[in-house]
Amino acid sequence: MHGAGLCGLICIYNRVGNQGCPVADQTVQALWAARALLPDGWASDVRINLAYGRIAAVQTGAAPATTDTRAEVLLPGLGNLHSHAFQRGMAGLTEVGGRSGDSFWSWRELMYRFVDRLDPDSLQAIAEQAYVEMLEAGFTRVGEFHYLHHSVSGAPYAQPAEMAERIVAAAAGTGIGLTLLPVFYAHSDFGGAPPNPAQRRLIHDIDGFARLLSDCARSLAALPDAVLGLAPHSLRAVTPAQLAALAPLVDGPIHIHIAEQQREVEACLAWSGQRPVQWLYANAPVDARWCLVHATHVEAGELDAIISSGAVVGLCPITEANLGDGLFPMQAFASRGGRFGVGSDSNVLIDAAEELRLLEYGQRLQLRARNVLAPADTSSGRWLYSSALAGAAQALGSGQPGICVGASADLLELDHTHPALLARTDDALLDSWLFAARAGAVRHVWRAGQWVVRDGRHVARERVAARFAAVMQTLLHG
Ligand code: NGQ
Ligand code: ZN
Repeated sequence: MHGAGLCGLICIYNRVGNQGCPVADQTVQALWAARALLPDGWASDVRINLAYGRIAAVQTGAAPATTDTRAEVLLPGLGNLHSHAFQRGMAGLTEVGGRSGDSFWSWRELMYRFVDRLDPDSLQAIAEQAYVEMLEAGFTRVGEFHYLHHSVSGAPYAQPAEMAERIVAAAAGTGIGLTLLPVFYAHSDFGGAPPNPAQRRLIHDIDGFARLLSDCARSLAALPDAVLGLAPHSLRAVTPAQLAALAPLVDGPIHIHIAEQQREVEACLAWSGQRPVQWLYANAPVDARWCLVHATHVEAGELDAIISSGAVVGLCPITEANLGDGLFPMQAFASRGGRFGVGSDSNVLIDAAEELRLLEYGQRLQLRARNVLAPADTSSGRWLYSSALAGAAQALGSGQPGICVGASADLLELDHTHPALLARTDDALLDSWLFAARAGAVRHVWRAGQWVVRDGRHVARERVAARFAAVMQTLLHG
């Protein structure tokens, strides 16, 4: 049934030297759920037919067929719009402050030191581990903001897209949906400052980057519903001319880190007299293709520009807290219809529910009030989940989200027998997942119709974890 798609998965997986594809024989044809969250709301006795990884039909009030896979409570899987998969390998290793203080920038130096140790095999092993954890958490697609391109010397690999291909292989090997965002990086700061030596593995000129993009497109052809976008790393890393040259290179999403740290705002003001988001809107055709990652430090006029452009803000609450970024003015943005999704970014902790919880809690702490984002009389959990679902789908170019005909069959079942979810239904159950449950509330996950997480465990968890363990041992102690 899954014909070309499955073949593609197997081929890309084997091409990089692995044994067999663990997600290749898990396809389900039809699912039946006692309750499911559809675009219009909760529904009962929902029968979902799948074909070629997509939802082919949705019936409510339907009896299950004997061959249907059954679920109690079904949700659409959430997109994770911003990840640097390799950083999962350094999670927890930067939590000791320096004598002269610790900051985003000193964290970045440690991160660059970790980058120096990675090769294609270790990148793939770490990415697979990160993607297994994402799927187990309920993230069914990832926007991989991929910037580690070259060998340790800074010279391109014999295959210039080697590292990107390992990301593709990690997605194929775990089954997660992939929106690949190859990153263009050329400078260390505003005004075209030369890159610093620690950034040598990241650097391209526009021609070299265009070649990388076409290699990536070829490699992604093996994944049936992969999406190719691109990402200028940040306004620090590109000149205005480079930024203008990048946008026409792909049709897909365009992501950029922006205004995450006060220092970037000050540097942008010193360089241009404008703040980063203000400068971007004055100089680039920002529209609904764009995802502004972080956008932490924005003023009212910049929020207006983002909202009217239809761009998505990519919020990464766990990483933004970990790195001491600051708080995006989410309530002002949300109350005026701003679009957003969440990302796991540094992957210091991979947890879809926790991202949404922390997004809400940051605002509660700041505003000293409760249930501050959802409109009155609306469940916070329902609002957070539905909004982030729509925002991520837009930012990842993955088409119509949700449980509806034509959408990708990316689904998850919550475990209604989990202690935090007991005796709850519908929005109360969703609220209880996001606000009251620890791990273990996601029972099953289907991704493009393949059953990738069963009883909380990814079907390839052991194999992936064993390889990850060996790689981490070598990286940290080898
Ligand atoms: C990154 N991470 O590219 O991994 C960045 C740090 C930078 C976050 N912004 C590097 N969270 O922004 O220069
Ligand atoms: Zn990032």
